[in-house]
Amino acid sequence: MKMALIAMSGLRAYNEELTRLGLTLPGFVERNKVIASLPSLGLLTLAGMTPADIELGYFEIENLAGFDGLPDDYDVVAISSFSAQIKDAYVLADRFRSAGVRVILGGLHVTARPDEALQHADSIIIGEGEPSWPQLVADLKRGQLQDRYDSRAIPFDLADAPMPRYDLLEQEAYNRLTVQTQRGCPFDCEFCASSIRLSPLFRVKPVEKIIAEIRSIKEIWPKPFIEFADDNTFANKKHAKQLVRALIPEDIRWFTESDISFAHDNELLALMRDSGCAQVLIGLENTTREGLNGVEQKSNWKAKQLDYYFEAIQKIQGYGISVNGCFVLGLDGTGPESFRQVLDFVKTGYKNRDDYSMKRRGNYARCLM
Ligand code: B12
Repeated sequence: MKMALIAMSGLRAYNEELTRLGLTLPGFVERNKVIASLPSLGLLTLAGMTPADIELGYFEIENLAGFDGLPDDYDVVAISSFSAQIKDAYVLADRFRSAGVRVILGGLHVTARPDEALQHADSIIIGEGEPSWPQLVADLKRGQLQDRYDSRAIPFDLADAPMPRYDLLEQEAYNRLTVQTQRGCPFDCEFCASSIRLSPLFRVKPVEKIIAEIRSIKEIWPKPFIEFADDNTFANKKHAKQLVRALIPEDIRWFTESDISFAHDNELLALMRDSGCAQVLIGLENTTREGLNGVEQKSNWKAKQLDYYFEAIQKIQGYGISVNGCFVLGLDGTGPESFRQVLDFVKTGYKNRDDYSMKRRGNYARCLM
């Protein structure tokens, strides 16, 4: 049996009405050049637990308009998509199905809207893929594919995570590769799709396993740039320090996502610097108390950090790590003025860059809205 794994890839922030109004997102276009080529770790992970008698092919589709079919005949396709490209994913799924190819859909959007997804698929997995994939594949092989598999009540320990099949990737196509070190986030921010919908339980992956995954990447890309595909890498500081310590001898450069709490931890900051951390994407979320209030639903911790933001960013940059600030526009308590407020915040940070010890290295705060 031949199975095509298809990732709806690329960076996508498209909305017809906003585009008509002139929203061009130049920052995204620029960032696109760096990260749009990231492969789908979800599909590579499922490939890692697919039996060897199924022949696998891995494909990425950025723009449906330029897609004129797979290079080969496949019996089944498994498509992964976030919400941004789900409409294209459905069009593609419908095309495959009308050509007699079975379609499996999964991922965050499918988990949030399973009934919608089932209109375009022979089978879906709701929730994390790993708990249900072996059963789905077994059913597929004996011709008894069920329409839905629900992983949500099946606990999955990241110690059992399969080795992602990085070897399926075309070597030249990637300037970064992803590795996951944890799932979920203890903070429960109200807007966060993945930590609430997909992985409500906070778990970390054993450090030895993460290092093994990095080494498997290094067999193909000897000097890789690694992006940790996490919800909040430093949420568990003990695990974070073990991990970052273990990264030092690996001689890699890396990027990750976090809340701002690691700025309070000098030991962690020094370990990050020594292990090749290039940049951290930080969920700053908003620049006003009204916007931040209630975003972090457990202890309102994020709202209490606001006065410390500039100092924290400056401190992180002082360790040679650049900050990629992320903001949510349209939070409760904010209005159209929040666009200007975020812009002013970013510009003020940029103006203050002369104070940054980072200046010597020519690496300034780069905030992405
Ligand atoms: C890496 C990443 C990217 C990469 C994606 C690379 C790629 N090709 O996958 C890049 C930088 C390109 C990117 C872009 C965007 N991203 Co992003 N990204 C992430 C991040 C940090 C990690 C994703 C990841 O690799 N997870 C690890 C893997 C193992 O998990 P997974 O993909 O969910 O797969 C598991 C299950 O979902 C399931 N599964 C997945 N696919 C399939 C398919 C089948 C058939 C089956 C059965 C199961 C299955 O099984 C897997 C194993 O359990 C997440 C945050 C997060 N923690 O998920 C945000 C996240 C996915 N991104 C998000 C957003 C908003 C975007 C953008 C829209 C940003 C923008 N405005 O352009 C774009 C959209 C891109 C697109 N093409 O649609 C949101 C998505 C929200 C949503 N409702 O979809 C997230 C969840 C962040 C957040 N907290 O809100 N992103």
